[in-house]
Amino acid sequence: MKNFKRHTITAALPYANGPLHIGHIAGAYLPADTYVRYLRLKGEDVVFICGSDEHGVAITLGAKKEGVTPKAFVDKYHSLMKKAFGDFGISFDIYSRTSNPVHYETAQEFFKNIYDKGIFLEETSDQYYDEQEGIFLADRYIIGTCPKCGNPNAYGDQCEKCGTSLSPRELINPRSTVSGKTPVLKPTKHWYFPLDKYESWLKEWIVEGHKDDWKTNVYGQCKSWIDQGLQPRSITRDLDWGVPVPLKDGKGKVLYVWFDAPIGYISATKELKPNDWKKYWQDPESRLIHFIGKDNIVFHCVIFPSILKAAGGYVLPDNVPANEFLNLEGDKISTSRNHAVWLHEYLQDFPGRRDELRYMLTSISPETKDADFTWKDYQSKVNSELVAILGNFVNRVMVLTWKYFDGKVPSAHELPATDDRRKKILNKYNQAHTDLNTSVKDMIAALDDFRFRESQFHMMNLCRIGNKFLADTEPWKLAKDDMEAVGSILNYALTVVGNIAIACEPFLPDTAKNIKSQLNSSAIDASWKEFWKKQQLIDPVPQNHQLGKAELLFKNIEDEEIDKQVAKLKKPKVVEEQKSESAVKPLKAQVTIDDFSKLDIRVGKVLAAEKMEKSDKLLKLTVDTGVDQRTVLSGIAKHYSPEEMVGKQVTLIANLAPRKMMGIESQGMILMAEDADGKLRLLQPNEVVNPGSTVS
Ligand code: B3M
Ligand code: ZN
Repeated sequence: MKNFKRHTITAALPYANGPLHIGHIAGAYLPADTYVRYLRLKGEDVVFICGSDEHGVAITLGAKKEGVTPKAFVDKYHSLMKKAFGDFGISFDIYSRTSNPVHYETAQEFFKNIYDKGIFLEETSDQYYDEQEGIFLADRYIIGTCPKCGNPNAYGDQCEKCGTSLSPRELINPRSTVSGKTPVLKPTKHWYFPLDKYESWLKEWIVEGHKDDWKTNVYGQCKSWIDQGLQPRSITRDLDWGVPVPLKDGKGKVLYVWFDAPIGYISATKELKPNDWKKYWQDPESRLIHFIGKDNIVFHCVIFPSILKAAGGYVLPDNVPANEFLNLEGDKISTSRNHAVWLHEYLQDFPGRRDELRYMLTSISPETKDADFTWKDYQSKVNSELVAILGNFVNRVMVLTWKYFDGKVPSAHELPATDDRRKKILNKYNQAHTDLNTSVKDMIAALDDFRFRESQFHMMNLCRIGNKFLADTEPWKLAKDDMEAVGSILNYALTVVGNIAIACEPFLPDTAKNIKSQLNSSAIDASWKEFWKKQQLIDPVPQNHQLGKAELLFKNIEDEEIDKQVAKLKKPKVVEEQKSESAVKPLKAQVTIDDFSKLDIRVGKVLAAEKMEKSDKLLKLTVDTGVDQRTVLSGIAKHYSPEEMVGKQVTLIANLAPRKMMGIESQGMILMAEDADGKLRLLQPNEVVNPGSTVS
């Protein structure tokens, strides 16, 4: 492999539209973090770049669903995701966001630069327009019947039922998801990137050039895409959320999210290194690597590189080690069905157990095919590998050294092979030493090749070999008559422990720290990076060095903890199935107009609002009903904050018999609309009316 001067490592910018789950982590962020930690340990010059992708329809639709502005929506999820990454210890050098001004500038400059070279095509074509809302509809805003399978809710870009990729005009009976109305076709101008013109270059660069070094899944996807023939791709959209098209006739249009998002890697690097970002992107001696999931392959391997090439002067990705998908308990991870292990929830439920999740996700990493996460498997990986192999080895060595040598590293003696017992010890030592060095080499070779799963396995082999060495030499049996042998065995075992502390760092950074502190290594570890250079065992713990206290590295995961997690997964699914069957509640029994007229329904105004102590549901409201001011308790605390309620108009049943709740009398009932998901919204007159106005 070519030697590079520095490394620009990116991990896919996740859409700021929801919390992170283990599928995201296993797909891109954990392998990227492992690799970056490895590079840093080797002393390489690295930048590790990520941030939130805050544009595109995923965002505008999400914001609409939550009833907030796109800006408020991305602010919320950006900070949630940034925190979860930080709490989990993903070691980005920067976690930026594409709504930053530096990104707007960078993306617009990119566009202008390519535009000025006359590369883009301009074309006016008919696109669907929602007359009621006065907007052009991006693909995801149109649904209709799939021409292939008849699914009545296919999207304008894809039918999620049969997987066919579609264009909006292929849909039968198209409807706008914004207004529900049938859209009309209206001409609109857009800019297109002529991907077809890059076809022969892409063939040469990928199909010929990366045949041997890109992963088969990645190479295969690119090749089949290129072989099918490439077409110009529109890179602008009629939307009001995104990076504005920097042209006079680009009013009301923004850059397509897949045009601006990858440029986000560059903007983030600028933000991180305002003065020397260029060398990470423009010096051919920089190695660019994109860590992504398989659904992002063509964008990173075909489209973005072509755009970089059009812009000119940029390095191209040297490798794109994309992963396949992670499933959960035999089923696709699904945000809408809440079938997921959410990162922030894991961190809450398993405090101090970050490495356990890292270990599990790496050991099932979906590197060559989809993989399945099960909680049982997690438990068994922790208990029978981390506890029983790694934790056990380190602890045995520590405890024995304290027992026989008061925690001081014993000397290694020449052990002349004077008898059979000594001969056996020497034999076992030689065997272990050879095996350990082979494992170190295999571990590093796999790391270089993005085979993290295998690499971690070789790392664990160091512990397996260590355990076997102790079991074979049985120092506890020698203690009665050959302390020189005991010392030599433990001296070597401590060497192995030290090497494990170094080797496990890319995979298990917390554990590495923990072992190092048990070894009391701060005074002695200056030369430890030699391990990564020499790619063989080093001698990290000098004799007579005083060790720290022995501590267990891992704890067993109990059945109850696992059962809880499994139950948590089952719950929302059941609720949802019931919900979808009864999305609309059945009609109640008939009433007469007399029944209805007995109710005194009025409009009131909320004068004050506060949370009720000990209740997460109730708000205590003071309402001006026009006839009086009174206290009304309302079960809306999960849907409205007290601050939001003050000043709001509400509709209430004013002659309902008072009712005591949690020691307070409620004098009336606020009327609410409740949807199938249990979300409550206030019923309000559509204009302000005087308090006391009656409803009939
Ligand atoms: N946000 C898609 C995704 O999260 C997209 C990646 C952008 S990387 C530049 O799958
Ligand atoms: Zn279909």
